Parts: sequence; structure tokens; C-alpha cells
Amino acid sequence: MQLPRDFVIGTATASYQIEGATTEDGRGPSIWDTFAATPGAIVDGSDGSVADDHYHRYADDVALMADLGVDAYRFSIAWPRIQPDGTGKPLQAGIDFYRRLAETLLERDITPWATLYHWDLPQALEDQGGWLNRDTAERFAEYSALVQDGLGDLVTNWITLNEPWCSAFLGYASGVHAPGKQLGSRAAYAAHHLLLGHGLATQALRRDADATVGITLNLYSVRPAGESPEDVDAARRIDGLGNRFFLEPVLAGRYPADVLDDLGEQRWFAERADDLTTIKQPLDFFGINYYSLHTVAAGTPTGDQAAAPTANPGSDDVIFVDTGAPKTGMGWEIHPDGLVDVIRQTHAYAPELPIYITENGSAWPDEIVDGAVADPDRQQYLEDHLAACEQAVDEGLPLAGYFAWSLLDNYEWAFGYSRRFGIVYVDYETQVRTVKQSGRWLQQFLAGRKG
Ligand code: IFM
Repeated sequence: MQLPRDFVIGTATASYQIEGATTEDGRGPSIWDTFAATPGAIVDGSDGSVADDHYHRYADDVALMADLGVDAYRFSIAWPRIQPDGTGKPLQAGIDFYRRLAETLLERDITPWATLYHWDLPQALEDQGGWLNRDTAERFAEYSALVQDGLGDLVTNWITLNEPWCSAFLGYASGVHAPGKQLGSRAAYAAHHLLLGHGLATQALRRDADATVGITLNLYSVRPAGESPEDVDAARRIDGLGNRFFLEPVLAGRYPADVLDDLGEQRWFAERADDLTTIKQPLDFFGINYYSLHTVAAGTPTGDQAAAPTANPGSDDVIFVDTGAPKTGMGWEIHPDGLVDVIRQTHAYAPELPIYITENGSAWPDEIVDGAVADPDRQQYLEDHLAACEQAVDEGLPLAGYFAWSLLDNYEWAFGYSRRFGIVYVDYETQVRTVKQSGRWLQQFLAGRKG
């Protein structure tokens, strides 16, 4: 594989999924602490109170990354560690934890990439309406500036939001993520306030001339199952709400009119059209999390799809089609070529902007056998998606890096600990880490690049 020498290869994690220590050093409760304590919300009834105990084991985890040879590490800051109630002075203990982490990374020549919001909103802000409340956007910008004040000498790569589609539509439409609300098309208001928060936070981060700022969206390549106008329209809708509803405000300063029509929310958004100048900020890079693609058809869902509350309000009459392609342990079809599609789609809005794959990976039912974890499916997934990255670069697309999701097995949200995404296996009883076969493959690949 011939990726350019300066192509960044890293691993990624997120605070609630790995840190544990949810009541230590003054951290306040987040919406995920509350949601995880709700009976029936998490498949195995678990929560993130211990997770990978990374809060105490971060130095070992950085040593592990150094051993793997990664260039960069993308982690997220837990807002409730910095502002337990979501407002006011920063908690020094919270800042200090991330300072220690960033210093340890830099000592090992690993570049820190910090995501400011990877879903753990302080519960106190949710009690005031959460992302449905416009004020949360202002609070987010204030918090982002405090984090930069505390870490800006160590961290220059900032990602404002991780996957705002999930925060808005899994959090406030289907309700399968915190805060577990089912509000139909009103979930789009949460999306708007998240994007406004992104714009305000980006403005705040620009106080530091060294700051490199971007956002991360989860994008799916969306294809119609057939050629009928109805199937083509189903693809337009899902691409509209999942991709364009976020890409266009951030990169082009507009909401797609067809999506506002699908949602039946033209008026609410027209009244807030002025916010678009704040949302569309100049960016230094664009982050894409890519896992799979959607093949969709028009029609009435049946079975599991019909039973689940929709995450696509206004587009309930769309069927997600099983194409028969191989699937990961999440049931997500494997389509490396879709990765190039979403890079092309993003690039078309902002031809100058460097793009990073800020997450890509797969879950499999891993087991330790004789002290080792054989995960050939994950290794293949990784190889095939890195090959797709190479194809994107060869096409002349400005793809500058790739972060494997995830460094460690961790808390997979509503799936609890039942899904393993790590290239490193975690025994949750003993907290022993074991590099999987896929991790060893990546290690060799990285060593090969460095010659
Ligand atoms: O674990 C998540 C991560 O937090 C956000 N992106 C998708 C991953 C796998 O579901």
C-alpha cells in the first residue's frame, strides 16, 4: 500500500466509552450516566462507570499506542469533568487529567486530537432542555474556550462535535441514545442547536492562531435499491437527512430545502436563517466517520424496522434493504467503496479542505484463546478500508489521515459491552489489554511505512 508518508494514521476513542471514574475528582453526571441507569435502555444493563478504567490507566494506554507506532490519537473531553453543571469556572482536576494525557502523548511523539463533544452532555444542561435549548449552543462555546485555555499549549487539533446526526436523531427522535427522547421532526431543532454550537465554538477557538479546527460527521453512502422514481426519492431522503442536512449548513451556509420539506419544518428554520452565517465557519479540516452504506427502497418497513421508532422523521416510509453483502457484528454491511463516495461528496462542497477519516472500524465477537485474539475479519476490514483511502488519494481527493475505531474494546452505547470494536482486547474483569491480530497487523503496517 502506497499511502503518502505524511498521511496520518491514528486510533480513536471517546471519553464515556473508556474513562470510567464517573464520580471521581468532581465530575458531574452526564446524560449517558442517566440514560444508562434507565431500565431497558442498554442491552446488557451496563454503564460507563468503570469502562476501560482509562482515567487511571491512561499512561499504559499511551505506551500501548507508542508500541503500535501510531502517529496520532483522537480522544474526547468529558464536558462534565470540566464543568460538572455545564456552566461556570472549569474544574482544575478535569483540565489536569487531559493535560497529563496530552503531555504523555507528546512525550511519545503521538499528536493529540481532541474532540470537544462526543455525546456526554452535563445532565444539568439536559434538565434545561439539552440540545433543544438554544442556550446549550452558547454554553458549548464557553466550555470549548475553557478547554482551550487549559490545554491550548499542548493540543492544537480540535474537533468540535462528533456525529451530530446521532446526538440529534438517536437522542431526540428514535430515543435509542441519551437523552432517550422521541420527538419526531422536532429532533431537527437539536441538530440546529448542535450546529450553532459548532459555529460558536469554532469562533471561540480561533482566539488561538495555532488552532486547527474541524467537525466530524458520520456519513453514509446512500444508494437506491432500484431505478424506480420512488426508490430514487427514498435515497434522496436518507442522504438528505443523514448527510446533506449537516454538510450543507457547515460547508455551504444553507439547509437543503427538500429536507426541510420532508421534515415539515420550513418555518422554524426560516426564522433562524441568520444563524447560518455563524454555522458556516472557515474550517481547517473535515472529519468523516465511515462504517457502512445504506441501500434503500420506498415502502412500508416490516419486522424489526417497523418495530423500532424511526431515527429519520418525515421519512418513515423508507426500507433499509439487506443486499446480502457480508456484515460486521453490528449487522452493518461491509462496503469499503462507500468510503470513497462520502469523501467525494464532502469534497464537492469544499474542494480545498483536507479530509480525515476520524473513525472507521468493525465489531466482531472476539475471544481470547491461549492469550491471543485472532480477528481476521477486523484485519480484513482495516486493510480494505485503508486500500479505499489509498484509492481516494490516488484519485486526487485531499484525504490526509485515518483513525481506526477503536484503540480499545469499549462501551458501545446502547449495546453496552456486548460489541467489541478494539484493535486491543480488554478483559473487563481484570482490565488486562491484549493486542489483537488486527492490532499487530497495523503495527507492522506502520513500521513498514516508517521504514
Ligand atoms: O462507538 C461509536 C462511536 O462512539 C461513534 N461512532 C461510531 C462508533 C461505533 O458505533
